[in-house]
Amino acid sequence: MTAPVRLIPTAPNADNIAIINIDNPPVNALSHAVRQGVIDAITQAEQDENIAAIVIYCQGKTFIAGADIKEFGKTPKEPHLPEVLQRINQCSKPTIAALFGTVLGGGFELALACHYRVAVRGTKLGLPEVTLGLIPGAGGTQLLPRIAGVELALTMITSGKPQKVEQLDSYGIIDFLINTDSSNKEHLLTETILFAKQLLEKNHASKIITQLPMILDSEQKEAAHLLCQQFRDKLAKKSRGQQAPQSAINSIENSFTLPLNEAMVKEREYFVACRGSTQSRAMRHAFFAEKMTAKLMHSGDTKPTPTDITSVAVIGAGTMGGGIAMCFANAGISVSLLEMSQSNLAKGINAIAKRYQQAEARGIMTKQKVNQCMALITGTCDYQDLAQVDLVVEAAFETMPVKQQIFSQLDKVCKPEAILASNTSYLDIDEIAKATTRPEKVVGMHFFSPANIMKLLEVVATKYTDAQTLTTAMALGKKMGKISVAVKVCYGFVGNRMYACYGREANMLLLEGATPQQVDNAMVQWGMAMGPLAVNDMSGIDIGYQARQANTERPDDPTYFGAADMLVEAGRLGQKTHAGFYQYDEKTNKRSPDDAAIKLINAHATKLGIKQRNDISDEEIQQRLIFALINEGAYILEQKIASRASDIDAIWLNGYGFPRHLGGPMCYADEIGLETVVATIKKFQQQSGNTYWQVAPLLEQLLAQGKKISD
Ligand code: T1G
Repeated sequence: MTAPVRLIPTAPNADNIAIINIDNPPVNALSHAVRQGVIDAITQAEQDENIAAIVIYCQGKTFIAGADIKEFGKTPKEPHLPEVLQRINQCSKPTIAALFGTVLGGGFELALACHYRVAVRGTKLGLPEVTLGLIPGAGGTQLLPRIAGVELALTMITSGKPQKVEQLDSYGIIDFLINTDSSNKEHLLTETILFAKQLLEKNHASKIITQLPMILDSEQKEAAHLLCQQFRDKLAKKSRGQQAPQSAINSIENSFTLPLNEAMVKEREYFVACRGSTQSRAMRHAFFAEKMTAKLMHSGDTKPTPTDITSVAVIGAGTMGGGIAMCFANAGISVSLLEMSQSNLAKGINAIAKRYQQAEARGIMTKQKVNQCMALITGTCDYQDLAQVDLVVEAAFETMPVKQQIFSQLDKVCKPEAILASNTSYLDIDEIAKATTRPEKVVGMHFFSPANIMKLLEVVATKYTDAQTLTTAMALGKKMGKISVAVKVCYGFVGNRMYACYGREANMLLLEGATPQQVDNAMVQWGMAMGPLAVNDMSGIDIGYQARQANTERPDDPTYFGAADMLVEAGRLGQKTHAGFYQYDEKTNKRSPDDAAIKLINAHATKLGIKQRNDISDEEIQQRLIFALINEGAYILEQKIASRASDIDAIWLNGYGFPRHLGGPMCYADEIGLETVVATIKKFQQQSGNTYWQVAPLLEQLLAQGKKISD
C-alpha cells in the first residue's frame, strides 16, 4: 500500500516550491499514517535549502475532511494532531493549504494552522465535532477566534454546521479565492503555486499563530464574555443535555483569557474528556449507524446500480403528498402531482407554495430556489399524464381498497419499468403489490411528517420487490437528503410498530393514575424533544384511533390505548378540537393541563377495573416507555424486519426525535446494560401480568452469551 503522504520537492514551473501531496481515500482523513507522513514531509522540506515554500494539496474529492473517526475507539497513537499542526504553524517556511470540497474538523484546523489558505469556489469549511459529541481537539477553538473573531468561532463550532467560503469572505480566513470550483483541481494547484511564488516575491509576514494573540481591550473582552454567556444559555435549550457545546464555549472563552499554550492544554483536556464520554460514543455510533443504513444486505455479490430517476409522480396532494412532492422538487426532480379534482389539486398546490414562502421568509431557501422548485411541480387530474414517469409515490387515503384501485390503475398507465411506491404507514404492501402485474417493482417509501423536513425514509421491501427496485428507492432517498433505511413488511414496519409500544405504555400509565403532564415531563426530562401525549394531541389522537380500528392484529384488550380511544369517542381529538390529553387556548393554541381530561381518564380506568396508583415515579415512566422500544426492537431484529440494530437506531434518531447523545434505543440498551434491561422488563411483566412484557428471546440469548446488541 503506497504511503498516503508524499513530498514533491519541486512543483511544476516552480523549482523552489514543494508540494505535500496527501492521498488517503475516501476523504483524506487524518489517520495515523497521514499525521506521521505530514510531519515527516514538513521536516524534510524545512531541511531542504532549495525549498522556499510548501503547498499542502490533496488528491480525491475533498481536502482533509477531519480526523479519522475510525480511530476514535482505539488507543490514540502519536503523533497527535495538535503536534502536527504546531509543526506546520511553526515551520520557518510559508505553508499554504490548497482547499476544495468539504474541509472539516481536523482538516479545517490543519488549514488554519497553515500560514495561508487558498480555496476554490463552493469549498465548505466546518468544525462538526459537536455532532460527534466532541470539540475541535487540535486548536480549532484557539485558531478560529484569532483569525476570524470570537462570534464566528462560537457560531461555527457550537452549531457544527459548515459554511461555504463565499459566505466567509469578510473574515480573513481565505487569503485567495480562485474563480473555479472543485471540479478543476489542476487549476487550484496551479493557482496555489502561483500564490506561493508571489508570497516569496513579497516580504511575506508568515502568520505564526503565537504572533496572533487575541488583543481585546477591556470593552471588547466584556462583549466577548457576554457573547459566550448568550451562547451558553441558547445551547442549554437547543442542545439540551449535551456537554460538548458547553465545553466548546469554555474553550473558546479561554482564547481571550489565557495565554495560547495554556488554552491549548485546556482545549486538549476538554477534547479528551468529550472523546471518552458516553455522549460522544453514542453520537459517533449515530454517525456510523446512518452511514451503514445505505449498505444493503444483498443476497449474492450482485450489487445493482440504481436506476436514474429524473421524473416522478405523487398521487394525492394532501399534507403528505405535498411534502413528498417538495422533497423531489428540492432534489431537482420533476414532479407530476395528481389529485382527483381540480379544487383539491389547487388546494394542494397552494399549500406547497405557502410552505415554500415560509421557507423563503425564514431564509432557509432563496427566492430563486423556491421558483426553481415550484417550476418542477405540475398538477394533473389525468392518470394518462403519468405514462412516462420513472417512479410514482402514492400518498392517498390509508385504506386498502383505495390503494389497490390506485395501483391497479397505475399499473395500466405507467411504463413497464416504472417503480410504483406507496407511502402507507401501516398497510400490507404485499397486498398492494398483488393489485399490479409488476409486484417486483412495488416498494414502500414511508416518509415522516412533515415529509419535506424529516430526514427519515423507511424503504419497505415486499416479498416481491427486486434488488434493482430496492436499490433505486434507497438511492433516491439519499438524493433527497434522506436517511434511507431498508425494512420489511409488518404492521407499522419498524418505526411505527415500536412507537405503538411506546404509546401503549404511556396510555397504560394514564389509566394507572399518572397525569398527561407527568408522563410528558418525565420523557422530556429523559431527553425526548416532546412528550408522547403532547405529540399525540398535535398530530390528532383520531389518527392513531382510526389505524387501531382498522388493525386486524389489534390486541383484544380494552385497556390497549384505552385512554386515547375513550377521549376520541368523547370528541376530544387533540389540538384540532382544542381538547385532547390537554386543553388548548382557542386563540393562541397554548397547551395546559386539563382536569376534565384527567377525570375522564380516571373514570374510564375505574370502568375497566384498573386500580389507580399514586406512586408512579418518573423513572418508571421512562423505563416503561424506553424499554418497550428496546424489547420491540429486539423482536423486530429476530423477525428480520430490520437487518441491523444500528438501522433501528438510525430510524429513531431521524424519525422520532430520540436524543442523539443517547445514540438510539438499541445503543442505549447496550449503554445501560442488557442485565438491567432484561431484569426490569421481567419486573414489569410480573407487575402488569399482561403479555406485552414478554422479554424478547434475543435479549435473553445475548445476555446469556455475555454479548451486546451491537455485537
Ligand atoms: N473519518 C473516517 N472515515 C470517514 C470520515 C472520517 N472523518 N468521514 C467520512 N468517512 C467515510 C465514510 O464512513 C464513508 O466510508 C466514506 O468516507 C464516504 O463518506 C481533531 C476530532 C466528508 C461530508 O465529522 O461529514 O476532526 O462507507 O458516504 O456523502 O478536531 O462523510 O465508503 O467505507 O459520508 O460524500 C470531523 C464526517 C471528524 C466529517 C463526505 N469530520 N464526514 O460525505 O460521503 S472529528 C467529520 C462527513 C475531528 C478534530 C476532530 C461526510 C463527508 P465507506 P460519505 P459523502
